[in-house]
Amino acid sequence: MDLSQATARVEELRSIIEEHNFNYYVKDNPTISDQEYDQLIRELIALETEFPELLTPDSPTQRVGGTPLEGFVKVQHAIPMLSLANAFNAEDLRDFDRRVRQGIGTDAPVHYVCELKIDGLAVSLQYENGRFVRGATRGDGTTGEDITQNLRTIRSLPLLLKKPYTVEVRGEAFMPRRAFAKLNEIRAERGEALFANPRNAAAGSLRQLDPKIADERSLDIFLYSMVSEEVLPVAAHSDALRLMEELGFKVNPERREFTGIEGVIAFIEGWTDKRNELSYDIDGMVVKVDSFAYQDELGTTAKSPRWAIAYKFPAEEAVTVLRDIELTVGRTGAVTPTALLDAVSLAGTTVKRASLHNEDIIREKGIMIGDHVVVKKAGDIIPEVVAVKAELRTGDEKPFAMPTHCPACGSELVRLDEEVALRCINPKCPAQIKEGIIHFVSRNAMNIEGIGERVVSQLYEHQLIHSVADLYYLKRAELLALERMGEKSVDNMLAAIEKSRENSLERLIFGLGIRFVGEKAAKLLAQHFGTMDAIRSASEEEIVSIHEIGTKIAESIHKYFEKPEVDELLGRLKEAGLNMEYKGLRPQDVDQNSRFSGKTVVLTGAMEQLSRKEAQALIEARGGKVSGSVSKKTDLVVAGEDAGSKLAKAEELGIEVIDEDTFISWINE
Ligand code: 3BD
Repeated sequence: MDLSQATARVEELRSIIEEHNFNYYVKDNPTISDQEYDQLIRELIALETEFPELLTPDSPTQRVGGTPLEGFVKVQHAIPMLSLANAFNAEDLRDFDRRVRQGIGTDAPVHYVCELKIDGLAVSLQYENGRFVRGATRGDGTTGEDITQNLRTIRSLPLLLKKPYTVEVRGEAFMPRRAFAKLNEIRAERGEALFANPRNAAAGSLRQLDPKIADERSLDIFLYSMVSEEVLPVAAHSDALRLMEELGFKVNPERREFTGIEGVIAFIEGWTDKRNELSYDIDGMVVKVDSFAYQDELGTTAKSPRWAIAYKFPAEEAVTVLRDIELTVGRTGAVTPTALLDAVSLAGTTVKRASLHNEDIIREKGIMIGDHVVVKKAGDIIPEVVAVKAELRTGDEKPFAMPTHCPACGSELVRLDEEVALRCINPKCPAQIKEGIIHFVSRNAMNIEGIGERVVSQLYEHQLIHSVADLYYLKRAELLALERMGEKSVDNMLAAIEKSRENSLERLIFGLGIRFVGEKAAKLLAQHFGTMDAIRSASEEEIVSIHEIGTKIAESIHKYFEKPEVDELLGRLKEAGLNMEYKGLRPQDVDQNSRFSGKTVVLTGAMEQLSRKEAQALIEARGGKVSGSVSKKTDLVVAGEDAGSKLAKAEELGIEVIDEDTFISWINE
């Protein structure tokens, strides 16, 4: 056989094998025997061995390919992966429907698609000319991690589409219940830690650097949305799902279309009891407006589309024994009780601790040590004790009393005016300081990766850190001397600390943990004042003048910056080289009188003088908004070299189109 014959046969074999894969793993309807299938694979391997130039990563022989990675590479999502707003009952769904109809200005019933909400890990898959080229986790919606090697091991994920589309599809990777049970059985035999639920097992498997491990985990995937630079032949979500099926993707078959919300509600109620019959976990249902035209009209809020909502099933409950009550001191000194329970299985996880919130709740519910209690899990948050089973009391239960002194530092606890929580008001309390540092490094604050609760505790207990400023003066050698710290994790930690010095001001403000200053207030302060020094020297009146900041927050901020120890802390942070300026766009810096003010602009094609990011920043600084897709709402399209389908669509809709030179001249006006 010569190369050209081999090329033809290899292509033929790959498409036959892909078709059988589709029938077996996607349709669950095999059309050939295992032996015949193995024969095809063997023939393909033989040809790829004889003609190594024909071996490509999308070959079905390469599902478990490649050497273990060093680490995962970050991937920017060209179109962000949004979140979903939540509904918890029929009334929330009716409210959603009212908002939708108001948004599109109709009294008529709206057409919806209702899908199962798979409880897995959101991922995105990129195909170029029908070939699977890259797959990533959702991450924070903007940036995920490249997990292509692991995703390729999922047999129901097509490596070659039935048509050569260039598309990005999104879906949920998951571990079927049976595979999860088997995995934990094996781990128990080997004395390894068990996974709490299929979701964690799936996430853990996709985070493996060695694809051989992911391959052993029998993962599966359902896809639910498709985005493309090209104009796709679909006008509605239901069309897109059908097209995805035609291309070879596994789309969940349990979806239904409805006209009006009442049918949706009845369908969801039906699934509430039936969900345990499925071979995989779901945590709710997703309702989507079907028409893309309506979706465009409704648009999105900062985080989630207005045209979709996730209905969350009511939390499951279980009964267990409360053995003891543990007290923890938080970052603000509040002492909170936590119930220590006999392990009980609840909604797929083993529960051993539950929140009791505060002393009043313990008293109101009459909780005693040794009581049988009802625990409930709501969403992702830790379970809570909802009630006592007084009828199961034996008389051996012991009443619980809150302590009068801080369990961490021994100073007397106080109740600040009208608050329910007991507080430790010792500013030197070690528990508070440690919790404050944990807050500082956390994801929404300084986002120092590799330093979490465990590492902070370790550093604090070894007295390597006494305040957040000490993080920036840690030495490599002293870290290496700690238990469980390898060279690699130490270097990663130091790099993450280093990187955090460049954070925009609002992260630092939030990270300082000033009472009542949440993420939102931190951002408002950073935007308004621009620099840390400006905030420090601001009067209370100036702070209150910011829209959405009240007197309570302003007073707390002003008081915080008056403390001498804060002066010292900020001095050390500054000396360590931390950025103390706001890096984003400040509302007062936006030019509201430019040609771009209030306009929605789409950028397409390649520009020579500017990156897309720079162009976007320039438009936003002039009061404009940049959108990813052309619709009736688009005011202007900037077309660079080789602009494709977006340009065509703009012309079709009669939207103004300008070239790069014109764009730059408008920017410079
Ligand atoms: C599912 C967003 C939209 C395309 C935004 C409407 C939030 C996880 O089965 N549709 C589904 C499922 C998830 C979805 C959308 N349809 N978004 C959907 C989804 N059938 N699970 N999700 N996601 C995916 C998320 N993930 C992690 C952290 C925060 N949000």
